Amino acid sequence: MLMLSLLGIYSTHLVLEVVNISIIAYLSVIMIGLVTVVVHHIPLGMNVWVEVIWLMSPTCIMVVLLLRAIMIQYYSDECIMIMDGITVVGNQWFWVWGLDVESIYVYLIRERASLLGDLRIVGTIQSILIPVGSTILLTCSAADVIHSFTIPVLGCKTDLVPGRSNVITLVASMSGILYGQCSEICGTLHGFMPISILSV
Ligand SMILES: [Cu+2]
Repeated sequence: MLMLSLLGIYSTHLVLEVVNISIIAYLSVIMIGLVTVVVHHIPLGMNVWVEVIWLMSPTCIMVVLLLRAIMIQYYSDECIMIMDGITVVGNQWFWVWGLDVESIYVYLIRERASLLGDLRIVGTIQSILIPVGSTILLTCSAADVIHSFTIPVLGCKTDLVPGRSNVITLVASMSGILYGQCSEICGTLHGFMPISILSV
């Protein structure tokens, strides 16, 4: 259902952008025609080609930039190769991962429960398991205050805002235990709500 909604949104954007480009092209042709007509009625001192180049150069630059922006938008959009969807809800001070049929509550492993060699304040009592190379669609929100879901090694960061859903893609580009933390000061125990993902 979410994928259908996203496809609907992006299809609408695509149509609007095609309309925009068509309008720019149409106006460019009209302007070239007008300049040509005006220039032909001026007897001396004007060069039609200079006028055309002067007019067309910025137009071409704008069209190229517009096409580049559209390509970047569509090559990086969330509809490509999504393997799975997971919801993440931030709470003071734990995470709730929503999988297909169940939720898991992810808390910090307290220092007194850590084992020798464990990393301090980044271990969690549960982790989710994702395949290496997979692309996960994360729908993020918060239950109380603003949190921020961050996994630096994957370049993944988004704010979790109560009442809103922020959607990002998480690409598991490497294997191992990938650590992150809440990156928005969210209360007394802000520094104690780590994230860990097991990528295999
Ligand atoms: Cu937080």
